[in-house]
Parts: sequence; C-alpha cells; structure tokens
Amino acid sequence: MPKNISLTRYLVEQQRVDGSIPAQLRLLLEVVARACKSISMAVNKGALGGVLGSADSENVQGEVQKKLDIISNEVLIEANEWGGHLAAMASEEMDSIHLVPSRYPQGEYLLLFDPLDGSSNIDVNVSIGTIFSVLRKPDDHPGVQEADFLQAGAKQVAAGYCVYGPSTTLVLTVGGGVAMFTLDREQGSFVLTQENVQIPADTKEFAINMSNMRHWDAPVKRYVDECLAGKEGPRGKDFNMRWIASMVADVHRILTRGGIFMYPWDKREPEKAGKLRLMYEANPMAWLVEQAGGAATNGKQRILDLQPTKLHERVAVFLGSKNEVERVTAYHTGG
Ligand code: AHM
Ligand code: MG
Repeated sequence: MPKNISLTRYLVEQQRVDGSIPAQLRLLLEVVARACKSISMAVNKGALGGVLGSADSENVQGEVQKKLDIISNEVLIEANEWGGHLAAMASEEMDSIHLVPSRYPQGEYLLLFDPLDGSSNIDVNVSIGTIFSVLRKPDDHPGVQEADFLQAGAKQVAAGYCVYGPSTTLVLTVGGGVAMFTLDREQGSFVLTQENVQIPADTKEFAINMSNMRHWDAPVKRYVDECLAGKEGPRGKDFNMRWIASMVADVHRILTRGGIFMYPWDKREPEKAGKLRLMYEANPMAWLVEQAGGAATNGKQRILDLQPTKLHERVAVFLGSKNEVERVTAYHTGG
C-alpha cells in the first residue's frame, strides 16, 4: 500500500476505478469526516472542554442525552447543511427528519447518523464513536419525507463509523470493500491505514451483555452456554468474552481481528425488537461487516434485507465472523 494516501485521494481514485463515488458523494463523505474530526477534538478535550456530563434532556427514545451527544449532533448538522450534497438528515438524537434549509441547494442524498454511540462510556474515557449511513433520495417526487428514508440497508450507497479511541479511526465502505483511515493529528487529515479489511470466518471471541442472560430467548442462551462450556463442551474450544458497551468499539475489534457481536431481543421490553436502531446503527454496521466477508442477521434474516417501517425502529443484531453468525442464526431458525 503506498504511503500517506489521504481520504480525499482515496475517494478520487476510487471514483476513477469504478465510478462508485461521484462528486456529491465525495463531498458528503469528506464533510462527514471533517465533522468527525471536530467531534474527535471535543471528545479528546474531555473535562477540560466542559463537555462531559448530562444535558438534562431526553431524546425520542426516552434516553437521557449527554452534552456530547447534543454537541456531536449539532456538529454533523451544521457541517452538512450548506454543501448542496444533501436533501435531508436523520439522527438518533432528533425525533423527526431534518430538512436542508431552503436557502441552500438541495442534493440527492440522505444522511442518517448516530452522532455519538456508546453514551454510557462518554464520561468514563472509554472508546465511543459516530455511525453513519447514506441513502439516495428517491427521485420520483419533489421534496423529502420521512418515508423516503425507509429503505432497506441493501440500498445504502455509503456507510461507516469513526471510533474515538486511543487513536481516531474512520472506517468506510461504498460497496467495494472496507477501508480504514487513521486521523493524523499533526497533519489534521485522515490517512489510509488499511484496505480490503477481512473478518476471519471463525472466531473464539464473543461480545454480549451477559447481565441480560436471564432475559434471553432459548437460541441465544444455547449459543452462549455452548461458548461458555469451552473445550469440554459441544464446541470443543475455549471462548473469550469482550464487551465494551460501545457498538462502534466492539465492531471495530471484530473488523480488526474477528469475533461475534450480539444484541438480541430480550424479555425486559418484549414489545421492542431489540435495543439497537436499525437505520443508523445496525444497517451501516451490517454492510461494513458483509463487505469485510462477515455476516449480519437479526437472528432470522439478513439485516440488510429488512424493510424499515419507521425511522427509529429497533432490531436484534448478530454480526461478525460468518460461521458463528450462521450458527446462532440456525439456532433461531431451526436450520
Ligand atoms: P446509545 O446509542 O444510546 O449509546 O446505545 C447504544 C449502545 C451500543 O453502543 C452498545 O452496544 C449498547 O448500547 C450497550 O448497551 P448496554 O447498556 O446493554 O451495555
Ligand atoms: Mg447508538
């Protein structure tokens, strides 16, 4: 891999190779990256920036918002409003869609994001991140409505996340594999540090919030029990467990060295399909994982095939190393 390829150069060259990143999409991705850079700075300042702690407000899902949740949401909106590449945005932190103000030109894309995922880790200096998904606005009518966002994950034209950890890393797919870019703080730019990311099909590492075990369904219990039984059990090997409680950081580990991440439906709130949100958490992560050779299901179906019915819809998530995701899915479907 040639040295010092910036995100801009990567996007321009990718467009030359397969035409997958037209100018508006390139601008969009560069603007998202710039916003992530500024969120990274705010996260990095921590207590010195006066940005830690709760904001005394709740989002549409009834969760208490942290100051940094709100700041990150504003950074992404302000950065993306004026460029002419977007028609509208949707966010975990906003009840309804955010239209591009009429004083700016309207673009052909829709951007969805979880501005700062892993809220419980913000104040304790553990990795958190931004997740984003890009769709094309249907061109059969003028204006934008919430219904325009309700497209299956398979329709995404770009997806990615930025993890704010010991280093800040932007991970991206436009459908031709997964690339990782590390923020060079001295140069102020994202530099390509890995191309063609591949998740090994097998793994000995699983990630799940074990404190919910008593609320799980039988297939999830069976899968985890078999992992815990180790060498002496039906799997014949010892497993290790990791749970960071930031989906971004858990998925980043899986893209880096394999593993399976699970956030299943559970009996705590049986009317909800899961904890995680389909459109701006599960879909982008599912596409990244598939692009890296892994798999992603809701226990029964491929996540990317699910037809969303509402913006903030929730979903059960099983993603990562292919053979493990297929196994736990087969435990659900009886296959
Ligand atoms: P958030 O978007 O409000 O931060 O919630 C999503 C997060 C995920 O990052 C993580 O996988 C999960 O919630 C952690 O949940 P738990 O509290 O069960 O550990
Ligand atoms: Mg989230």
